[in-house]
Amino acid sequence: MILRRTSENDVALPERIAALQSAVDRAADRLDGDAVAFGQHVVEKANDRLRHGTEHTLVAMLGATGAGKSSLTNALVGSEVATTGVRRPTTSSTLACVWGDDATDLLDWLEVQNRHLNGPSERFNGLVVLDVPDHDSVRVEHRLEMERIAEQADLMVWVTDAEKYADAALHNYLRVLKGHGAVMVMVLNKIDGLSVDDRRACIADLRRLLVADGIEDGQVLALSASTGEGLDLLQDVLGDAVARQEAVVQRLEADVATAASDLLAQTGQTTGQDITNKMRARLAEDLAGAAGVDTVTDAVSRAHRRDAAAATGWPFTRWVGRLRPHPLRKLHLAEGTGGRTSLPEASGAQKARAAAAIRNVADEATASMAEPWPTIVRKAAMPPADRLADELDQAVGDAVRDHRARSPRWWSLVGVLQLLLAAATIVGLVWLIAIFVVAWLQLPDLPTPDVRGVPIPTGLLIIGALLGFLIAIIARQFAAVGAKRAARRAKKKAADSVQTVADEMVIRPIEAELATRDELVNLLTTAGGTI
Ligand SMILES: Nc1nc2c(ncn2[C@@H]2O[C@H](COP(=O)(O)OP(=O)(O)OP(=O)(O)O)[C@@H](O)[C@H]2O)c(=O)[nH]1
Ligand SMILES: [Mg+2]
Repeated sequence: MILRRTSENDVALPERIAALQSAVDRAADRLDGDAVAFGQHVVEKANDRLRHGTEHTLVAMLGATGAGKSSLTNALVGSEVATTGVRRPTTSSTLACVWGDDATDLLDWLEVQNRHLNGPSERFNGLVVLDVPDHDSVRVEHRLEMERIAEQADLMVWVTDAEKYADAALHNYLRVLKGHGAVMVMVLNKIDGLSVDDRRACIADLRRLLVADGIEDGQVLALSASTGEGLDLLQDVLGDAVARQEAVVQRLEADVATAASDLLAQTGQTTGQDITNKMRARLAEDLAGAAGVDTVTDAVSRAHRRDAAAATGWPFTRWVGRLRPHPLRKLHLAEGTGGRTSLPEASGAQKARAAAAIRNVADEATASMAEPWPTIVRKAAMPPADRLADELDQAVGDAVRDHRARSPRWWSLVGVLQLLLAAATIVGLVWLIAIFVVAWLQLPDLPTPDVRGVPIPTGLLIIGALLGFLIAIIARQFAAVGAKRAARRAKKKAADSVQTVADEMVIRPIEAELATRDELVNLLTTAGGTI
């Protein structure tokens, strides 16, 4: 099997088919459905055809009704195996004329039942000539059969004559096959009825039309199936094709290249723009609003002040603070908890801002790209709204739960001091009450020691209460500073988590699409035949 081309720059056919298959897989759901379906079809056909080897060359006689396809087939066979006639159309099912091996498997695959077996021929062994129904009669099934065979043949012989060579029906097919010049032969039949000048004029005109169809290297043979004049030219072409066994590969290469170029037309010329850290940061900033980072930061700050007051506040009043719900527990953000937070849902404006930010990154990354990429990338960048909200909630929640600072050590020291002062206050108070009760009962006075004229119980009560109150006020100032720091830290952690979510759910899908586009270009370039 000749599956490797001679030119060093060309990629072998199996590799090109594999590249096309990979490209088709990536193009599905991204590029035009028809081009994708065609690509898949070409891959399957190519693999099927290669499974049958290159020993046989399938040559299809194609053309308008009455052009002489059956007559030409008979001329090649050397006997009247195909029905020819003046009633149009004549041929209604494909006839295969086989030289050498019976090509059963190949013709079964081709679904051609009418078969004529020629004797062995050194020159034509391996040749299969297919006499095909016309493409321009009223019989639609003829056209469908002709298109089916034209698609699966290795070499296409387009038979026409002086009257029909310019028909639009013919050139509509040729234009589609413009990449197939190497596996196509034009036959201008019935030259027996033409003067030498007319023959020349027809050939020149046909060549011009072929170029207009995009077939620069089209081969035109002028002959007569009736008289046999010029038949040797076609026999040479067919004999050569059979000997070189290259038509199979060339045909499939042309198919793969056509499918690749159809897809390549949609991948565009420009690659996407790399996503910068600035773009990433801006996105995260805009998502932070929807993620409730400010609400969380505020709660951390309030929680810090509340916890500080609980630890260092004046023991006689600190219980009042405990009556209010804890800011973090209220949001389901306390340490050791998990699951969804109770943060309020993002407002309409916040959601809109987040959506606009996502769209902006996608648009910026694809600014220089042609459709469909901006649409594809925008779609990939936009996570399902619920999922994004859930992920952000989880990220922000975990950031606060896991990274809360431990209570500062001074809280417990001040706390102990506050307890001692409270104890002194209570001792002083109880002592004074005892003195009052004893005096009221007119019992002998209790001994009341004093320090520099100030009775000790009075001193304990006043100093304990005043000092405790004063320390509570000072501690509150310190806690306010600490609360700011804790809030800043929480904000940073939450913002980092939001960045991670933004990267995973928005940036990475965008980058994946841009990479897919570049991969597609590479694969299609390989499939197209150049590396
Ligand atoms: N003068 C002349 N007539 C030809 C030549 N080749 C074919 N014919 C005639 O053209 C008519 C049509 O020939 P066919 O071979 O049946 O044409 P076809 O392309 O197979 O037609 P369909 O089967 O209907 O698609 C017949 O009457 C042939 O005798 C030729 O080289 N010269
Ligand atoms: Mg016919």
